[in-house]
Amino acid sequence: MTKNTKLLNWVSEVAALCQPDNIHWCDGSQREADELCALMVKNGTFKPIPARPGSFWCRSHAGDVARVEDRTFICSQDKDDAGPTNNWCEPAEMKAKLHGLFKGAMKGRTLYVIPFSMGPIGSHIAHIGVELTDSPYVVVNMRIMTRIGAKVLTELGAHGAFVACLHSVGAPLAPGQTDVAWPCNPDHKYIVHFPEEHTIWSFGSGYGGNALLGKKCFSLRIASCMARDGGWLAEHMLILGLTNPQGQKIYIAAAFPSACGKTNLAMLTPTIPGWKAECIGDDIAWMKFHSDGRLYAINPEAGFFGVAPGTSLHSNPNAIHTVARNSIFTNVAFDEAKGDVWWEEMTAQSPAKLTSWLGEEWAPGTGKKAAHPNARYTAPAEQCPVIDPAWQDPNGVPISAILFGGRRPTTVPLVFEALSWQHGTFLGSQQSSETTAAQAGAVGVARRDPMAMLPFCGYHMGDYFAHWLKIGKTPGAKLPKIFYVNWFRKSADGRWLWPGFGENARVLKWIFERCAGTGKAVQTAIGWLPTPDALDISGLKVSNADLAELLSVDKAKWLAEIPAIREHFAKFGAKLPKGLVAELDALEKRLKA
Ligand code: GTP
Ligand code: SPV
Ligand code: MN
Repeated sequence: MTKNTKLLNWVSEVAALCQPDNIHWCDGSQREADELCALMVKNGTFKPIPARPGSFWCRSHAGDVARVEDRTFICSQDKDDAGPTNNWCEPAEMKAKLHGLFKGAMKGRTLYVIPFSMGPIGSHIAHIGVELTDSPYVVVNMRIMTRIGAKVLTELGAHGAFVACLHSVGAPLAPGQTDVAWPCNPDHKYIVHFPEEHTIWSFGSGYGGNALLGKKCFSLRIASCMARDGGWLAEHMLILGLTNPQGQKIYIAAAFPSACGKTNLAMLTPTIPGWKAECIGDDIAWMKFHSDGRLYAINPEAGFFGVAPGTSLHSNPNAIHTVARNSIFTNVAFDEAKGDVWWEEMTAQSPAKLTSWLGEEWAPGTGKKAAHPNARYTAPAEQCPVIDPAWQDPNGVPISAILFGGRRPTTVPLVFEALSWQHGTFLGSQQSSETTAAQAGAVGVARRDPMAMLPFCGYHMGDYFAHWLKIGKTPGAKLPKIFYVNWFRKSADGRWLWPGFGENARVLKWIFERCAGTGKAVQTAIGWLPTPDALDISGLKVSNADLAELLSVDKAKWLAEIPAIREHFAKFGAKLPKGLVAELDALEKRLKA
């Protein structure tokens, strides 16, 4: 097992507090996963999907379907370190509360110990965590999303450090009480981070980022603090490789908010001949400088927890092939006749009869969704047909371009390039997008989501902006170029102006050419835009009028944004870096010129 006394002591403490019936140390084997899946089939949590080998359908509790941002806390010692964008509570007070909730919380259940590595085991960019959970669903998902088991304990050794991740669904069982298919606690949910201690306590939810603690809790909230302290970056970014017809290759990272197109871009099938895109990761990037001065990125994850609705052979064929086997589908619908899962837009025609994500009989035309809008698949990255050969390279891949973006129906053009690293940091810091079903709450509400990290930055966002600016001043740094993209512009009558998906390759091609020094651009008040002939539009079915609108800068609309950006910046008080104010002032001046 392990001789790591810190780990052994912690498991004993948690067991004494939570009082599980059993403790199971996960070895990560296929046999173990098969046994847990069989157990969940017996419990009614899982239903095998005949059309997909090794795959299961799962429905959550109707009230446990997405991340709960209002129940997420950063419990730093000092309130000011959590900043204005995070919920905060005094650590001792929160621990007292959590001890009350966790006491006896695992009665009637098994405590699973999941040693996991974020990043290829042994990579100098990787970090180890251990999740203690009473949810077998979490174990089998973590086995896909991260590297788990005995090999991680070996790497950890007797004295290695790890991020301690404690999770309970918060639903103890009385003796003889039968379990429900999706245990959770409808009344008490807490997703809590103690950044100074590298510790996470999650209670009451079994879903996604609330429960798979390697993902947002560790790889973004805790890791962003580690990155601040260590001079690197932990970001909500996809990573893709792009190869031109001559065989030259660059890597691109992109930060879009939740459910705003990272998975789709990470796996895109270019529509322009001769260009190839390959996927390193679809959600998180950890980036460190190497001795050559470049930022190298790894994907700390080993799987995809992707949005199912909207995914089709047309929009993302690579995702469809990835989920053909060994995958878990949560909150999609089930087609008994076909023995397969289904979700909105998976096929042009919906089946005549389905079991919905709520377990109800469903037929088209009822106005109800068959799948929950935040229904997700969990699938191994290695099954992606366009997984990059370097996706497990422990050194990471050198990043040439960083993209910011989001859902902006107006104002923001299809693509533009920042004037400098500081200007690019400014663009990220004021990024805004419409909310999606990835978080509990209203959908379609515009909000500022800096660097797509609003729900994920584990410290004061003003300090986070300063960290970005500091990265840009690293001696000898050969920095990536920064771009801003917007696939989501709409016409006055609500049509998408841009076809998106595979056609986004045309924008990536211009970005590639800008990195190579060949792409043509015109300087505008907001940054560099492609010249009218610089964007490859051969074979593209977009009208000239739409294209002109996509590539225009409406100075009046941008000027109207300035007060909103000032208001957003005011939240960060004295911690707002001067460099960002300077960029905002300069933008205003250029717009008024
Ligand atoms: P998280 O996993 O929540 O972090 O999200 P993600 O950024 O990976 O989101 P994903 O790629 O799954 O995007 C989900 C939604 O964006 C779906 O509704 C897609 O249909 C839509 N989408 C993705 N790319 C495009 C695009 O290029 N154009 C348009 N119009 N929609 C897109
Ligand atoms: C997101 O919401 O950005 C996700 C899904 O990637 S979850 O893992 O649930 O956070
Ligand atoms: Mn995400």
